[in-house]
Amino acid sequence: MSIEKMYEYAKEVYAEYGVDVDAAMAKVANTPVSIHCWQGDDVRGFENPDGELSGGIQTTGNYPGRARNIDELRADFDFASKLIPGKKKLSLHAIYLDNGGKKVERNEIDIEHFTSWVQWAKERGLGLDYNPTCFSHPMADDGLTLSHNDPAVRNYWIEHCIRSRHIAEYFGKETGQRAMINHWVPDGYKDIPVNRALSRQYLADSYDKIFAEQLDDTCIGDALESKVFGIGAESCTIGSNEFYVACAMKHGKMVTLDTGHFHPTEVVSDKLSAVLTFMKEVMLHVSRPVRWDSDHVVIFDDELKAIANEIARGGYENRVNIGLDFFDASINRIACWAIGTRSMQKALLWAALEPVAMLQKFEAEGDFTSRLAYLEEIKTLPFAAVWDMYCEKQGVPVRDSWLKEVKDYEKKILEVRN
Ligand code: RNT
Ligand code: ZN
Repeated sequence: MSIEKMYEYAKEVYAEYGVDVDAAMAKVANTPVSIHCWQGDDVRGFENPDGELSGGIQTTGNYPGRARNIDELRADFDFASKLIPGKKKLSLHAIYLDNGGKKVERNEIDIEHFTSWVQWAKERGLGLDYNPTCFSHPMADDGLTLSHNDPAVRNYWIEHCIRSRHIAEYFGKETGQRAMINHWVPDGYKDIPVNRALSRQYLADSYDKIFAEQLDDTCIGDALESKVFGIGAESCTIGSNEFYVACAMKHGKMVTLDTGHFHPTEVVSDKLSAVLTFMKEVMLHVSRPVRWDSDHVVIFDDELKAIANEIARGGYENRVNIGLDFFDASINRIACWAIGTRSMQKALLWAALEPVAMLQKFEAEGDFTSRLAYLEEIKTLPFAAVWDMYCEKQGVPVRDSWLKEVKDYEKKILEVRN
C-alpha cells in the first residue's frame, strides 16, 4: 500500500482519539535536535587526533573510515544530515577547533578558531552548540581540572571555560540561533577522598569565576552536566547531581541530564518535571547506557519514548534543549548518527501523537483504569504510517532506504580513507 494511503488510514484512526497528525508532524519538525560532532571521529578532535581520550569516557571499536580532519567530518555530517528528518543543530567541542595546523593552548582558544565553522553553519542555516573540552590533555591527567588542588591548574581550565563561553555567545550571535554551552568536567577520585568538601568548594569557586561575566542570554545558554562515576573515578565525582542542581540554581543556569549519568534504576524521564518545576530550562544528553555510561547509539526504546512523552505532556518543547551524546566506533559512524537521531525523531513524533488531554483527564478524575487501558491501546495505533509520511515530507529516506546510501558512501568515501 502506498505511503499516502497508509497515512490517510492512520490519520483517521488517530482522529478518533482526538489527535491531529498533521499538527503533530509540524510540531516535531520544528523541535531542534542537537547532533554531537564527536560521533564522527571517536571524540578525537583536531587538536591532537592521535592523543588518548581521557576523562573516564571511552570509545570502543575500530570500524574503518572515521573522519580524520575537519573537511572529512563536515562532509560526513552533511551526508548524515540528509538521512535525518527534522530541525538539526550541530554540537561542537573545543577540540574541534579550526587551528590551521598550529597548536593552540586550551587557555588561548578564541573566536578566530571557530570562524570557519560559523561560516559553514551559516551556509546551512544550522545552529551550533558548544562544549569546553576539559579532558584529553596533560593538564587533566590527574583526573581533576576545575576542582584541582593546584590553583594554577584550576586557573588554566577556568580560562578555557571563560573563553568557551565567549565562543558560544559568538555562535549564537552569528547564526541567529541561541547556542547551548555544556559544561562537563571529569573531576573525580578513583579511591576514597578525605576532603570532598574542599574539592567541591574549589569547583564552586571555579564556576563563580566562569559565570562572573554576564553574557547575552539571547545568544548563549549555560548548562552544567553532572555524573555518577567515570572509569578511573569510581569513588567520588566532584560534580555530582546534587552539586550541579544547586550550582545551577545559584547562577540561574540549567543542568544537563545525561541519560547515562545516573544510577541504573533512575530515569531522566522522571527528572524533567522535577527540575523544570524550578529551572527555566534544561539540557538533555540523550545517550544509551548499557550496564554503565557506555554511550551506545540511541534506539527507539521505552526510556527514549518516556523522555519524549514527558516533554510533550509537560508542554516543555521550548524548555528542553535536546542534545545527543553517544559514540560507537564498532559500526559505521554515519549509520550511528542516522540511527540515533532518527530514533530521537521517532520518539518525538511518537510523543506528539499521544492523546495527552484525554489521558490527563482520566488521571485528574482518578480513573486510573482507563489511563492504563488507553496507555496500552495506543501502543498499537498505526504509528509507522505517520513516521513514513513524516520522513517523506521532510525529504529524507523512508524506512530502511537510508542504509543503502550509507553503504554506498562507505564504499566510495570511507573505505579509501585508510
Ligand atoms: C561524559 C559526558 C560528556 C561527554 C562529551 C564528549 O560522561 O557525558 O558530555 O560525553 O562531552
Ligand atoms: Zn554527556
